[in-house]
Amino acid sequence: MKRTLWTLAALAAISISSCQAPNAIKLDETGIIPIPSSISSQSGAFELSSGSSVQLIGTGDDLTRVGNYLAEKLRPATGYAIPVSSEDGDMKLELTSGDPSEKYTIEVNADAVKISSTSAAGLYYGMQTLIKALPVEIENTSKVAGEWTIGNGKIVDEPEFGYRGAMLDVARHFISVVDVKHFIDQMGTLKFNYLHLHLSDDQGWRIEIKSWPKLTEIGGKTEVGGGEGGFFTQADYTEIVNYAADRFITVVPEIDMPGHTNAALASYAELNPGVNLPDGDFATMTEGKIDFDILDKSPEPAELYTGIEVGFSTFATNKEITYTFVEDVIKELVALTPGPYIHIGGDESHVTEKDDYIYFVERVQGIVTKHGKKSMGWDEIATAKLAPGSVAQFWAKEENAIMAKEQGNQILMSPAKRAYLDMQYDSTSRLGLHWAAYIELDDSYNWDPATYADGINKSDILGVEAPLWTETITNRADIEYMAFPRLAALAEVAWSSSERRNWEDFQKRIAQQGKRWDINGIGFYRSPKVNW
Ligand code: TNX
Repeated sequence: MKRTLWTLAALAAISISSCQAPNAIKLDETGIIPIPSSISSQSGAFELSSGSSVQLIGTGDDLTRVGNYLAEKLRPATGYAIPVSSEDGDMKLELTSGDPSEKYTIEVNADAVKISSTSAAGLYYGMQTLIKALPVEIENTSKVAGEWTIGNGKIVDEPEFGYRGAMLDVARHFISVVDVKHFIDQMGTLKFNYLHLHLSDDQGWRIEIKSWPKLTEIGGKTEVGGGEGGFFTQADYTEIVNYAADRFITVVPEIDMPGHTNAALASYAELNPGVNLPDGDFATMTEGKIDFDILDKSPEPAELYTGIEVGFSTFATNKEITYTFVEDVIKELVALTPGPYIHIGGDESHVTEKDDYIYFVERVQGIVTKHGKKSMGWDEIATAKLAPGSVAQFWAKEENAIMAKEQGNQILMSPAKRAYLDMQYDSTSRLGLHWAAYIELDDSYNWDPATYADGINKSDILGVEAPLWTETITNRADIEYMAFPRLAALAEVAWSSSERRNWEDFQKRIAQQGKRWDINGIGFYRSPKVNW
């Protein structure tokens, strides 16, 4: 009896308080990842209601798209209609004049929420922040009871780095268009803006090249472990590029060369080093002098490869056919790629002679430049002369990063010991490799790109990228287990200043994010470092 009375009293108290002022989580106590540059909280809250609507202030398809994303995100869980128009509404998205930047501002008071930015991208990031300021139940895809409040206050936010990337290796195991799109959706919620696709490697060639069809007919038909492989048609690739662009994400396609090329070497014999000698013998170019006239004759094609060793393959860097091939591939890729970069790989070319490697990298950069793009490459490319604007992606060797800097080129930070999503969390991880390190969640969080490598400072750094290599990863569940929660930690490393970042605070916010992932059915790794 006593208990019933208490319960009734408690219920009455809750309903009175919710009538008066919604019981919102304060703006600076929500689980926003990446942490914004500044958040100031005030008392009181804004509450979504059945009459809520999105008001677009400004013009353009991008603005409309962001408005629609916001409404589409809020409708299912709330059950509200949430129309989008230029008429007065309580959720305002305002495109302001000025140089387009990714910076945005959110102002919340009891009557309205307003996101403003000089770019639609900024509004998109503001929208992602706003969603994370609502209770986690907003993630539900069907109507749930909830008090849809956002604490009053103001957020001003802009990224630390202009390039915030993630990489998917679709070569070791092919990843389907739907799974890539699903990954892009997650990247968008974390304010990433570049998706690097590792499209070719020893174990598979994954992009249709119309002028060299055997690349996918032969080189696309297998993968690590001997599975069926697969490839993106040019239409598939364009679909990915457009889907990413709608979320303000730019695709960077990679053709890894001159090493990591076995799939291409299995598809076209003429790209292999060496020649078949007239007496039926085979000679490689490193085994002494060979008559120049027979250089462009074909050796045997390589065998398809489904293991996980690296560093055994190389294009023939001394044959003109190789550069004809590279230019054809780059030309087709450039036509499909609106972004500024073509990634030319360049890592672990252990069987290419040093001079040949340098010659190749310099010549291929020239081809990329000729077609109007900038080259990106793994840090080894800095051993060659870099073209202006080429970017060296630091993964292993500081001395390479320093060589890039000394040539006046920028560095993309992907240190394997911190940023690699394929490294195991610990010795019990069910997937992954551990040649670089075991990377627990706090290891991916607690580092600063601007001080990580001696001699490399913030001004030398283009940004941060988290690569997911897929030797051990075969499906969406595997991707999720390796990428989450670490991708969220790396998002914060890339977006938020080191002064704003704090591991203890992140531990609390990532636990909130975990609830969102649970509602979304994302099977993340439940790191023991977090009280989920
Ligand atoms: C090294 S990182 C590689 C990749 C592997 C990765 C596995 C880099 C530029 N090369 O080929 O997939 O290690 O962690």
